[in-house]
Amino acid sequence: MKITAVEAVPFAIPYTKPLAFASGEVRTADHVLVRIHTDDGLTGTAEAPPRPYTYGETQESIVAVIGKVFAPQLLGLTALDREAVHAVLERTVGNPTAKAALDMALWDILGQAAGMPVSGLLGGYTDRMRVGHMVGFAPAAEMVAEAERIRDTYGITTFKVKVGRVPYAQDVAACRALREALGPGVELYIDGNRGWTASDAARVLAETADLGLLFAEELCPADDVLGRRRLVAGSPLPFIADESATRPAEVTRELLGGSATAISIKTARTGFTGSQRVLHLCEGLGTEVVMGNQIDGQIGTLCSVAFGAAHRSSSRYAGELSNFLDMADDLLAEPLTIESGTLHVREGAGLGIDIDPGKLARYRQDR
Ligand code: MUC
Ligand code: MG
Repeated sequence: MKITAVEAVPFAIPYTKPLAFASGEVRTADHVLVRIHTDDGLTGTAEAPPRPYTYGETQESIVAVIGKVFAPQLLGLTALDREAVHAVLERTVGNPTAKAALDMALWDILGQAAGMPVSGLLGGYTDRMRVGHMVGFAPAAEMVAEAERIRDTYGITTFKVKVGRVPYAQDVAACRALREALGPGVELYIDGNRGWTASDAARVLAETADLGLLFAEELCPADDVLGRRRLVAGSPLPFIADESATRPAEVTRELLGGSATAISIKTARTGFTGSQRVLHLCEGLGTEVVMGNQIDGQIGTLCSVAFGAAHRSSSRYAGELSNFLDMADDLLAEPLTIESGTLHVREGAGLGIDIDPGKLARYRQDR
């Protein structure tokens, strides 16, 4: 299982419906396909989604850091040397999705070598997750129409509503319209991507108190340290840290400092190894987790569900596993399907990522 080559292939697939949120917008999935090859003929696969507004990475930076920095350092190590691989990767700061994709590709190799599914190797708690769908910025009536379409087509009954617009009244109105249209049986929570001040966020929590929201996520920046603590202390809802707590040390800091009371785990930024560290830390601290979405394509979504389903605490709530529905196409030979609001882990050895060569040839950006 010695690593002989590492590929970072940029590809671009348009969205049929762009997703807009307080910190940015996606119109094209300009991701990077990461493949690690070994001397015994195995190939591990994952994808890295650049999110410059969250981590500073771009498609070009991911290709460059993998090709120029990480690949030369990994050649000769084996897929079993995961701690050594991480020690090497951590010599370079930042670049979370590039590192995460490498980690998940190595787990894919391990699963293939063992003839076992990665989800089973990680924990094997269940083989599926309930799916939550993210509703991006739009006029309230369009947000309602989208949620109804997703509910009616895929059986999804959990929605994360993107908020954080200024003035905030439009988001309060959208949440109210969603609750009225979807009824009390549907789970709704809000994610502000740091768009509001702590005091506006507190006003929103007061004005939506009757809507039965499940969580509030990143309503204001964690860097507004005291305001955020005051907001979280007074919040009637679990307050999820997403982009403010991406590494175990940040998770510890935000939770112990009172700036969050729940954590979003995204395999796209912490891979499987780092996500397990975050998960176990949260379990030790008695903190709930939600499987978040880095606006993943189908490859990233397969990774997320493999991890989420593997553990009891990461499969408790609906995972954010449906952003790929807004993409015009994908690279998988066999597309993912969401039925009755549920996504299954792919069976078979490894992660079950089978890339369609024709699609890769069509969408890759480097030829
Ligand atoms: C989310 O949960 O915030 C939007 C920006 C990002 O980094 O992730 C997405 C979804
Ligand atoms: Mg978020």
